[in-house]
Amino acid sequence: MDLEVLLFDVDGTLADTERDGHRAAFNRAFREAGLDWDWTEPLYGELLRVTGGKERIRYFLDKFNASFRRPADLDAFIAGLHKAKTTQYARLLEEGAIPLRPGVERLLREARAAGLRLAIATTTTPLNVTALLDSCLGPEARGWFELIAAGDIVPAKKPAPDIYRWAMERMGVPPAACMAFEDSDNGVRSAFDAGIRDILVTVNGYTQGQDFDGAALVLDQLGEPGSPCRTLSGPAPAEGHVNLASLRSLHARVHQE
Ligand code: XBP
Ligand code: MG
Repeated sequence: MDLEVLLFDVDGTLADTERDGHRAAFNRAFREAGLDWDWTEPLYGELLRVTGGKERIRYFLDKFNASFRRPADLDAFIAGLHKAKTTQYARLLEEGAIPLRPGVERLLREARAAGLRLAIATTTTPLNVTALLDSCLGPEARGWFELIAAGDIVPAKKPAPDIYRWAMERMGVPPAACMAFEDSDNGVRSAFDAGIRDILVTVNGYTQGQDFDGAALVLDQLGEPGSPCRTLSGPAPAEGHVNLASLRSLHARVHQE
């Protein structure tokens, strides 16, 4: 079956948003709420085990701040904090904080020009996706994606396969026609358990030591002409960077095995 759809994770994959984006936005929201919580870089690395911002705050309280006196309505408290964090995140991106990772814009444009269908499958809040696309590519880029599957649209976030299943169902495509782009073990697990075998990982500082069992190709980045990617496992892209030809060849290879 030909490659028809490219499904992109957002945080860590399209852009390195976690350390200087989400983490900073959480900390701003905590300060604004009068909390003395400080999510340092290493602590945030541990908190990233749990996907979803609301879920991550709860995990922090359970595992790292058990002495915090919880308000009677903890759900509402967390939801309020998370809403403030989303506002802060959009503000950070408006300030121009975070660029797309190398090769991302080039590959999106190439895939669009070739008529591939593009979609997003992420656990992040929908507003964060549009804020990133708007700030990096301009508002017209929202229309590049046939579907933005994000956030609480499915109750079980990655590593559960639900978000990928939901996206493929909505688009009416089988897993064998899809390729997923991820940066984390939770993301690979989610795509794999949804039946996708063609999974390309670009690692980042927080995820580079993880186990990407199930991925077809693991790279340090997509690369650019003249600025090659490094292959960590799987078949190295022929031209030194990921382009449509290398995606098609990877897809053929994965599905003949
Ligand atoms: C990454 C996440 C998100 C973000 C924070 O998702 O786990 O929770 O860290 O965003 P992905 P929210 O890599 O699938 O895009 O606070 O909006 O959840
Ligand atoms: Mg990710």
